[in-house]
Amino acid sequence: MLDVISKSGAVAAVGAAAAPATATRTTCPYCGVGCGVLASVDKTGVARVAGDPSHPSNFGRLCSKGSALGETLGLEGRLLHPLRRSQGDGFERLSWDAALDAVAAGFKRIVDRHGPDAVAFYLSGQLLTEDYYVANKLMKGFIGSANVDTNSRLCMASAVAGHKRAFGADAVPGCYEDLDAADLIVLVGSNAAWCHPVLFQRIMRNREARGAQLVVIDTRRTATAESADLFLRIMPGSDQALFSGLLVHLAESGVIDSDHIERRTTGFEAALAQARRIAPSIAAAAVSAGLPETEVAAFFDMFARTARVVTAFSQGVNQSAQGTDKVNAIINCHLATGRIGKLGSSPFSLTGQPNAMGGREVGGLANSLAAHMGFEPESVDRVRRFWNAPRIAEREGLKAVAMFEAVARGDIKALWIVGSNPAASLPDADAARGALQKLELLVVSDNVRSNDTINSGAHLLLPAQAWGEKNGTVTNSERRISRQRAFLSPPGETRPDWAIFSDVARRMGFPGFDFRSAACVFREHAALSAFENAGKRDFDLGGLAELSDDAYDALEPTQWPIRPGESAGRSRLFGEGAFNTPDGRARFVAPEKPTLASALTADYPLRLNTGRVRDQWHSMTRTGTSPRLARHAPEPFVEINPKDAKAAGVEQNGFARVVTAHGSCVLRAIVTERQPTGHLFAPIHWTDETSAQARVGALVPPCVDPISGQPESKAAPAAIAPCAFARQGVLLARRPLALPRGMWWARLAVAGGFAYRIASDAQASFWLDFLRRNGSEDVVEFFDEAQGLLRAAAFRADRAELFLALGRSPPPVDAGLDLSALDKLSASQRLELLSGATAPRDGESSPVVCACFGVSERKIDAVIASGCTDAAEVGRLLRAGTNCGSCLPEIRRMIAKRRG
Ligand SMILES: Nc1nc2c(c(=O)[nH]1)N[C@H]1C(S)=C(S)[C@@H](COP(=O)(O)OP(=O)(O)OC[C@H]3O[C@@H](n4cnc5c(=O)[nH]c(N)nc54)[C@H](O)[C@@H]3O)O[C@H]1N2
Ligand SMILES: Nc1nc2c(c(=O)[nH]1)N[C@H]1C(S)=C(S)[C@@H](COP(=O)(O)OP(=O)(O)OC[C@H]3O[C@@H](n4cnc5c(=O)[nH]c(N)nc54)[C@H](O)[C@@H]3O)O[C@H]1N2
Ligand code: SF4
Ligand SMILES: [Mo]
Repeated sequence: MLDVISKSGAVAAVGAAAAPATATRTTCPYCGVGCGVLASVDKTGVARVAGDPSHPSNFGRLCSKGSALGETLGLEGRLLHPLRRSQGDGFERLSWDAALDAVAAGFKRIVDRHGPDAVAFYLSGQLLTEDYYVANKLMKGFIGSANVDTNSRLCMASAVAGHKRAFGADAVPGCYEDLDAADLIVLVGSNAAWCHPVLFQRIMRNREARGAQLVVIDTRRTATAESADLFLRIMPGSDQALFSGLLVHLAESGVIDSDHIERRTTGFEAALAQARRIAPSIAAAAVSAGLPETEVAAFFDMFARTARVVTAFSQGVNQSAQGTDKVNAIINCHLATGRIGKLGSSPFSLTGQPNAMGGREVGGLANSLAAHMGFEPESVDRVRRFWNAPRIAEREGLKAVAMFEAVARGDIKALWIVGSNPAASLPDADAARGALQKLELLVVSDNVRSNDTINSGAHLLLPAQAWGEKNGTVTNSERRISRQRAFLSPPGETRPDWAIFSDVARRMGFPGFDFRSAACVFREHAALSAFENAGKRDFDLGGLAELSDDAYDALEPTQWPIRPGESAGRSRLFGEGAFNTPDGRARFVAPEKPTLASALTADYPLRLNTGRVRDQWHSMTRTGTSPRLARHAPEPFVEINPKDAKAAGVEQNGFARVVTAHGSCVLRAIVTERQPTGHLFAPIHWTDETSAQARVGALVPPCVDPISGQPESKAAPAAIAPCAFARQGVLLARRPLALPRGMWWARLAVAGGFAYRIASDAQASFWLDFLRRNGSEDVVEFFDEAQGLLRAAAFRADRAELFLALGRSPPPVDAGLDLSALDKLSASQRLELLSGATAPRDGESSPVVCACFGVSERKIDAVIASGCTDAAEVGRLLRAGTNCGSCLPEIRRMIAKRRG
């Protein structure tokens, strides 16, 4: 374990120091794996972060993002005080009292005039359960509208709907231990090597130690696919054809569990008949899924003969116009074989955010009420009595995409956004941003002072406590509730989100919001889950409803259900049947025939897939502040197959404009065989805050699954064309800059400041003037017209404030990663800087593969070229891959490539 990182963001040291004994046990705020973290701060303000060896989700491991958490704790860019929009786009400070009064009065005024459905909350799976509970209670219980939705709509809604259809409840049957015990793991639409790295390492250990097989089903060759025994490069949106074919195959080869089907399920015959219509044979399944028949046969055979199978799925399944059907097509195969809720065998939805599950539990989605109860009259009545809430909402509210459409129409007039950046992350993001600008009242609670949502016309900004400062619980993918505990004092006037919601509720005159602490909120939430439950609802935290404050503080990671009187939760559900349906039986669901929401056209002949990179998190408000994490993928890019690139005239490392019916982006082109012909891939992380023209959400159509309301974010019809700039390079700055429109740029955090990777047609004179205006009058320059080179710096005494290096070719990946190269320059060093002799570089031009030890691709490739044949040996020679292991799939891929 490593990681000694200063609060200012500079890496102070990297060593094998374990966190000291006084470390706080908390939970990583990124992905749904929910790793335990030991965190502490020493007397000099240095934060230490290490994996918690006693946490059952990670047993001490952290991935690159978790390991770099300490680098993201600086206060630069934090929202520290309540702010109100003043003249133009400016903001002025106001007291908490005034801010809370303004929110309460604003919401009350609009509700009084236009009714409760004229207001809405948009929440986030990055909130703690306690925050979420209070927000949901306020809106659904007391304001009386169910217009509470969350970014989980873009993430988990199809899994939720699939679970409810099959099991009668949104309950994940399996647990992580199943990934250790399975003999076959099927990952569908999941790039777990990058998105759930610690879980992926568990899978890889099972593969190495027990010989488990790994099948990966994805539309492109990912780092996850590189590690698979069998990789099926499926056509987008055809997963239910493949799993329908599998159901038919299982039935025909006699490996179904008739007893299980007979006693514990309904609907098998109808589902099988529909599966036969969709994919009557292996050959038909292969055609529909765009796969070679031999590969499909191999997969079906592996699935049929292996009793212990876990099929884990993520956004390639959920984010589809038929995401719910895809989920049920997968679950059908597990129900037919009785492989559910047993050691090593289950369908398994991998959750995205740290508390995607907690949000589902409290009822954060517009189509659920609270504690896994819906809007059936008896549930509404039960929750009404529990909350003592006569005005409780009695019907579903608007789901995310519909909610923002209602904002655009003016039907919703006040919106409170908490812990999400929808101006970047919603589909048709330009339209979403436009809608926000129409609101009478837009309140944003966030940790940062500026993001695309805040900059879309927010009226009030409320400073929320961030990770490390706040207290509460999160639930991970395996239903395990863990504590997030504070180890930093809250900066400025930041407050917990649950307390902000409670204060607004009280100011609106509502009873039942006198929570003293997160523990009080948790107890009420647990009590509601157990209220008139008597074993009828799986979501039951009755055993935790009476926790004392001390017991809450000491709460060990615990899986639900944990019923009244129980002291431990349950690892698995449904192994013995007892589903949450009225007859206790699971339901097979017949999926529709596969289609995609929007067809390709002559104008938009390619499919644009969007997703994640290993070292960035969503809209980069946190990971984007870490210099270490910036180096793996420093620029927004689009991946394209060589054939398509040639046809479109797009060059390797050139720029490309990607256009859809909804928007346009300019991205660095990466020409690679990993991408199939006809398909593009672009990461979602860059926003208008960190780049120009790279907000990929603007490209995605707002088409949703009709059942779950989840958008199809992975198959936008698109066109691509090359795009050129006269010069490109790097601009180093000590603080964020406002770059002129029309220019291409992407901002990275580097030690001591920011590196802007830029491309533009601007003349040298423009740049010299820019340096004078933004740096100082003391500008020195070097200009070589023939080579297209321009180097210039603006000095204050012996220190360069700004440094610019432009040329005709792309800048080195690691250009300017440390601004200390610009400090204390003698006259001769100034000249060297301009001549390029001491360009601020990190030694070599190659992306960093191992983020923990800063080992570049070139170094790793060199040792492989000199005969190194396995990842462990690379680790022994270079340390690469020996800490968090997130880069091991890439190292293995490089070895495989060299070996041919
Ligand atoms: N590094 C990092 N990790 C993260 C996050 C992050 O931002 N960065 N975010 C977290 C969150 S909130 C989430 S939801 C998860 C998401 O985790 P994942 O779902 O693993 O990540 P994605 O990259 O969105 O998409 C997964 C894969 O689906 C594939 N795919 C696209 N269309 C199809 C299809 O039709 N069928 C199939 N079978 N596959 C398809 C894509 O090519 C992609 O490789 O990651 C979590 N972890
Ligand atoms: N095209 C495309 N779009 C997608 C996806 C995709 O794959 N493709 N994936 C979708 C998915 S799965 C997801 S989960 C979303 C994620 O997208 P978003 O929901 O926009 O997620 P973030 O960018 O992480 O935004 C979180 C915001 O909350 C703030 N924040 C963090 N912690 C707290 C807190 O404790 N309190 C408060 N008040 N604020 C906090 C952060 O500073 C940040 O501004 O994107 C979705 N959009
Ligand atoms: S896998 Fe990485 S990002 Fe996910 S919870 Fe663990 S350390 Fe955090
Ligand atoms: Mo997500």
